[in-house]
Amino acid sequence: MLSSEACFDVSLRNYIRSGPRRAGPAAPPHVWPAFQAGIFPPMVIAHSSASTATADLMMGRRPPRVVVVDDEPSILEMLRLRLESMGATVFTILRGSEALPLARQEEPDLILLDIMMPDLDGFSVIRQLKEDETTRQIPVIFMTARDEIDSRVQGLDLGAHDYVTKPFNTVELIARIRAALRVKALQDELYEKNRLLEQLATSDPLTGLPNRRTFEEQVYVEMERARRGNHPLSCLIFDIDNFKDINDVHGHQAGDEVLRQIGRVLLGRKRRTDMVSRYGGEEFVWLLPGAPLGAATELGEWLLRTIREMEIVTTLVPLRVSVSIGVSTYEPETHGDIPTSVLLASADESLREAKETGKDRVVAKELNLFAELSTDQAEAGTDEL
Ligand code: GH3
Ligand code: MG
Ligand code: MG
Repeated sequence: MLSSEACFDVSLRNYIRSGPRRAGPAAPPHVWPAFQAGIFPPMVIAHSSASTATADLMMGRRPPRVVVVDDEPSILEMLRLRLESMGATVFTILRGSEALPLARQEEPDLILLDIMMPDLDGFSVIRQLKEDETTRQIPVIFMTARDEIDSRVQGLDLGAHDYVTKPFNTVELIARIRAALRVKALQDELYEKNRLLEQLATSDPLTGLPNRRTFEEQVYVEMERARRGNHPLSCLIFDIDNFKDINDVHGHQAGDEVLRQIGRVLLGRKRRTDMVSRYGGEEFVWLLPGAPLGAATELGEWLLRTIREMEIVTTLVPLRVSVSIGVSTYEPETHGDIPTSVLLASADESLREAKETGKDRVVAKELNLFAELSTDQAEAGTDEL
């Protein structure tokens, strides 16, 4: 008795020898004449594997998604049945020209690609896939006839992951598919880890706001933009009043919740072009490209009221906090070419004045070209959140 693998090979061999009309149920007879006449069935057929799912092709957490591109409907159908029975979600298409749009849309884990196709051959398709940022990483296994050695070399040179020869040896085909999916799963895992690392390196985990390092990289860009576009750039630095007491009286968790809620206020109000950051322990900075001193001061007053009225519910008694805010503005025409530290130091000077004159207030001042960062600030510059 033949194994199911062997049956698959035999039916494929019969199909190739005798033509699609005489192929078994895997080759839908209505498709071929329409195809020969140039009338294609619906271009993209997505098939769910939910009912037949086995874990055979499972590499990651979700069933693998495979796009199969071949101009022979019976081959598409056989591959679809086979891959679905192993737990994959399969998308089949008859035309090379549909491959790139489909891959962009469905983000498959693997593409099985026929080389010989009438509209757009497999080489052109691989080229398109590798040139596109969103599809470049998807492994491609291309399918060639057994005697097309040049095609294999060319396909691999163009960036294909692997090749299989027609008629397929099913065991070999599945092994190659599994190897490609394994590489893709590792690649996805690496990508995700890198993304998380980057997030950790650039933002503050408590509030989700960009951290000080990210802010300091960005502030250079904004100064340069302000200079080129000759528009003002305002900086608003604020610090929670008596925050140490909040921690001491209500606990560190309550303090953390205050920081989180302030983070939400900032993210909810900032414009797309603004930049907000958790600059230090309980200190935040808001950069306002295009805002003159008056507008930045008004925003500071709004922030002062909003935070003052905010109820932080972490204990039996809702907490209330206040902040002190320092504002300063860089005007390119008036101030010329100055280092970014002067803008930050100038806003910080305003903040210090707000603290010294009673806290819970906004102090806005013209840029002081001779401002220097307080010792705390300068030292904190080396800390990472
Ligand atoms: P001032 O009004 O002069 O700003 O006084 P303050 O108490 O706010 O300032 P101080 O610098 O004395 O204390 C800041 C406190 O902020 C001390 C530190 O433990 C706390 N802090 C810094 N980062 C965090 C954090 O991530 N979570 C919590 N809960 N507290 C933090
Ligand atoms: Mg072909
Ligand atoms: Mg404080």
